[in-house]
Amino acid sequence: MSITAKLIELLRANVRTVALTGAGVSAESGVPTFRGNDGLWSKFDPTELASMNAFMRNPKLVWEWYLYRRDVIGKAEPNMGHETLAKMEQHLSDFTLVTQNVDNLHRRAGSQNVIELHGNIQRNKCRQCGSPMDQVEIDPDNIPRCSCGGQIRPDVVWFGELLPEEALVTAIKMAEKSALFLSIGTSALVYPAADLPLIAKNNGAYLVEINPEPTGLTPYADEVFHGKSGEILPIIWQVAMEEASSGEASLKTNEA
Ligand code: BJW
Ligand code: ZN
Repeated sequence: MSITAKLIELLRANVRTVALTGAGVSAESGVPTFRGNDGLWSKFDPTELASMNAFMRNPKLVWEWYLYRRDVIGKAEPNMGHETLAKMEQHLSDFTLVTQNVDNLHRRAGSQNVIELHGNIQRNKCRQCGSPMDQVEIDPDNIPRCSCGGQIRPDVVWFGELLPEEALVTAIKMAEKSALFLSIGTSALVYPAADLPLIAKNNGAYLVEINPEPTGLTPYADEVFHGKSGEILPIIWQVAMEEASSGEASLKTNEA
């Protein structure tokens, strides 16, 4: 693995940085991704289950899927990728973490400011009036209802639904202003999140992708690391920090 001098220079210069994360960041914590061969949900089509149509058609099946995932996520621990992003927040004065993940692992790793674009799987809300319903026990055979009569659903963003406005507006603004944008562990297939790296790039940011597989974003990236985020992120950060303290590289860096 080699890291360009340009990337290290940007991190050392403490430039405005945005990291966008996707399901791949939690893969090393044992949380399956949505798409891909080893994705546990590959048995299901997320577009089939993560939608209001699916919930209307079969709320029991959709709730069983979410309760199962809550269980998996509840047992998972943050990995080195989450932890490195939390360290970046601590050390960089203008760092924004935007996640598509609903698993809360960034917060559990110590990240304080997390922009959640697709909600949070631990929360519930009313399907009809949107009231938060976090304390309600869910029985998929007898889905509880809000006082307005609406069924309780997970507080996540399904296909065809609007993203939380403030989260999206802030994410776009930060992407526009960023000088360094890291796209990590996302297939970059789902919009509007997938627009963020290109918004950043079109506004002059240096675009870095970390993903074991190529994505539609890869041709636009200035630097690509084909590997796992739990392995790549700590190395990048260690090199940047070592150089910051000693002024010398400990790993070989290439000129950009
Ligand atoms: C590793 C790794 C390791 C593995 N290390 N990496 C413009 C064009 C076309 C369509 C649209 C458009 N604008 C809107 C749409 C429609 C739609 C959409 O994007 N569809 C596409 C599928 C084409 N978008 C929406 O509906 C959104 N709403 C919206 O736009 O509202 C306005 C509107 C409404 C109606 C019409 C038009 C506009 C809402 C999107 C909500 C997405 N919701 C989900 C479910 C959340 C709840 C839940 O968790 O159940 O969000 S779907 C699912 O996909 C989830 C994810 O956050 C999201 C992204 O997936 P992600 O994170 O990228 O995961 P994967 O599995 O795809 O990829 C993992 C990657 O990790 C892979 O690349 C691996 O290689 C890699 N990896 N191990 C690093 N160790
Ligand atoms: Zn209600």
